[in-house]
Amino acid sequence: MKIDKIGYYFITDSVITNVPVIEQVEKIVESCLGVRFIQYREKRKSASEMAKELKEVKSIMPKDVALIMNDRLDLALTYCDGVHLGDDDIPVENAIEIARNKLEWDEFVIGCSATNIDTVRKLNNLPVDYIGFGPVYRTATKKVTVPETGLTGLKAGLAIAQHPVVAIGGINQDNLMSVLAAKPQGISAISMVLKKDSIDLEQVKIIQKEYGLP
Ligand code: TZP
Ligand code: MG
Repeated sequence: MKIDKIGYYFITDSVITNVPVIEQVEKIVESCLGVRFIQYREKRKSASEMAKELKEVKSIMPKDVALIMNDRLDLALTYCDGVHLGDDDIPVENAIEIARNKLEWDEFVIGCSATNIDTVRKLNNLPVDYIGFGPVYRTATKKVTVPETGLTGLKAGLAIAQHPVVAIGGINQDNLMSVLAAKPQGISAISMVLKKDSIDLEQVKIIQKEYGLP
């Protein structure tokens, strides 16, 4: 799948908010902000809980919004439009082999995490669709054992990446403008948007405007 711009890339998280996943997705879809990617990332749920919820989520997704499953290629192939993989998941080469070569599903989106430049270099040689790069700044949303890339690291990643890059990790309203100025193809920020009892789309509006979306 050829992706040019991504803009705000939404990731579900029902640990940091009490808003149910289906309502998170509804709010994003109904906001008419032109969000093109929604990643289902529910680390604490069982496969059967996730399968049930994914069916429900998929049923309210507009055709032009891609539903991306985090970690799990099996659920992704069954219910979603793509998968997002990191170091602890099925190796990306295997995902490519299954989705692209075996199933011949060329439009299936494969996104990968990179926490450093070496991984970006490796991914440059593989037919993935985008790279999630970070954590750019310190984050409390995910346990990370690697140093933050900082803005300098993000710029270095962007300079060599041959796939679209989604900047992620600790992006908030104070540093958003500097991240936008580095011109990643997309930005993901979880805690900036998902509050304890609500969803705050103010910064998403700013991001989408910057990308000329919708
Ligand atoms: N991958 C790298 S950092 C991160 C993920 C999923 C968490 C981002 O959350 P936040 O709240 O935007 O820092
Ligand atoms: Mg993962």
